Amino acid sequence: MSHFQRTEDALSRDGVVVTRAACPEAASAACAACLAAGLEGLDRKLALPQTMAERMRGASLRHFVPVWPACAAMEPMAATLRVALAGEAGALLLAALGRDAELREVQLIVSEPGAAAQDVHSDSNWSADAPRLVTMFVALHDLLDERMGPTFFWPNTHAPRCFPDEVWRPPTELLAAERRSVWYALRAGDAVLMDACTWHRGGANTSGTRRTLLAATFVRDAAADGVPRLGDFVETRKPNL
Ligand SMILES: O=C(O)CCC(=O)C(=O)O
Repeated sequence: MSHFQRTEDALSRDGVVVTRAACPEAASAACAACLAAGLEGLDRKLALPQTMAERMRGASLRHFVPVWPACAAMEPMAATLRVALAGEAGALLLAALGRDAELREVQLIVSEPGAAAQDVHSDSNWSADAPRLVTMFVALHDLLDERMGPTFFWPNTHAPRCFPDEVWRPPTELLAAERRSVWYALRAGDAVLMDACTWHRGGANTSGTRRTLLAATFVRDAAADGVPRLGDFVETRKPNL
């Protein structure tokens, strides 16, 4: 079995998998430009009155900066998506979701020094009818130290078959404590692919450094016209993996 097949199987089996940048230098340059544009966007956002969603979320040192469709400077983000998807991550997403998968959401997730850990959660609740939704978290800088608050994932929590009675459960702190979580040391441009039902949480940032991820969510079988699609960011050719 090839490395690619093993990774593809791991995403289906575990609901989460780490992928490395195909071209680390290009990834690092694209990520630096994306980070600069994103942090400029964050400054602009913080200078504006809060939206209702932000007010509901409450004060936090973890910021969610929407990139699409709200961001004027989409190009550095799109370049980072292309570079992150140039290798294994793109091939895995194509295999999982197809070229027509809709780009549902792109945002920067910035955790400031002192940001608390999130509650463990899943982004979707499992449903037999729901189209598959996969999020790619791209590290915009090296994220090698647990004190920077990487995302923690609970593998094997994304599907009913991961549970003894084959009934999917949303996470609680108690259930999460009974299972193993993992975090991945990432270089700029490396990415984690996660099924939206996988339990996860952003860790506490106890370092003195801002931690920033680009998160892009793609959904299979979307019907809308005129929306960005996975195929707009990734070549069809399978890399030699
Ligand atoms: O900040 C993070 O590491 C993850 C945030 C996240 O995945 C979420 O809020 O759903």
